[in-house]
Amino acid sequence: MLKTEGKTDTPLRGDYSAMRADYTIEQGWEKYTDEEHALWRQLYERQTALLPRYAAPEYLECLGRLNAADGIPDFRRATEVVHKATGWELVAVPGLIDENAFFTHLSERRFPVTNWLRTPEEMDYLVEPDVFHDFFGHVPLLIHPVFADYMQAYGKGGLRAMKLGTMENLTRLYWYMVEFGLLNTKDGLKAYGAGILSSAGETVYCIESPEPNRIGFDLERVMRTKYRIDDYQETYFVLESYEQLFDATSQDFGPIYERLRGLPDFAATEVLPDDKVYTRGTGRKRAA
Ligand code: HBI
Ligand code: FE
Repeated sequence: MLKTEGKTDTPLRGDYSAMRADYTIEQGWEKYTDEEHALWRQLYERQTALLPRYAAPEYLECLGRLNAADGIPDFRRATEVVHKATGWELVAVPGLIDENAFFTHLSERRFPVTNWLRTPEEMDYLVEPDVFHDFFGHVPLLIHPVFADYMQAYGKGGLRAMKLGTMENLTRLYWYMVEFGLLNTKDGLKAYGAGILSSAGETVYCIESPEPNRIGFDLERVMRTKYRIDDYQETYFVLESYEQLFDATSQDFGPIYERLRGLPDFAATEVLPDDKVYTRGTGRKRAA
């Protein structure tokens, strides 16, 4: 998501030495320590205390079906639940993997889940996705039929965008809608994005804070909007339903990329005249 193996100056921390050609490894579930399972429970309990108030109901329902409260889940057992629901499988990876491999897995309904857990010092923040982010954040919605189809379509779209040499617009769509998306519900705005729901701070911030903008989803608007990776988001985009995202993305992106090529990007803080504004933010108070 943030960095990809081989493309960065900071080394990735997973063990890439035992990787197969498709970038998968054994999860090694038996090797997790009691301390790691205890840290998982702590992360899990902290998030589930916040979620009834802040998370989208579909996400919560799917999370419950995974029975993952007691410790780091065994991906083989979780796969049984997910596969029965939507045909997706979980595969273990050492962390961020090559983009082509990542999209190939998604396009074949396999979700790569990082196998290592953060340290206790990283309860609140870490740079690379770990098993808590990947599993707790991403796996529940793979049980949701519409979202599950969207993720596969995203994988196919990613492979295509790589060939066309136009990754950036699609990456923003993933960032804003898969990692940081909000949903409008009868009980107000709720979070469903994985980057939000795996972070205690952002779970509260994205709903409660007066600082960020909350703007209705529009495909090309999202694709043109820059984002920040080093702090809470300055703008969140809001879906009316998962179908809205799936429908908007079932068209051919080729002509869209062509059109966007000639148009300027928007700053992460910008609000446009045509935006459907849920809340206009006051802006970030603290320095980055
Ligand atoms: N690898 N394991 C993993 N998880 C990701 O989210 C991921 C990745 N490799 C590439 C990547 N994401 C991004 O480049 C795309 O989301 C655009
Ligand atoms: Fe993620």
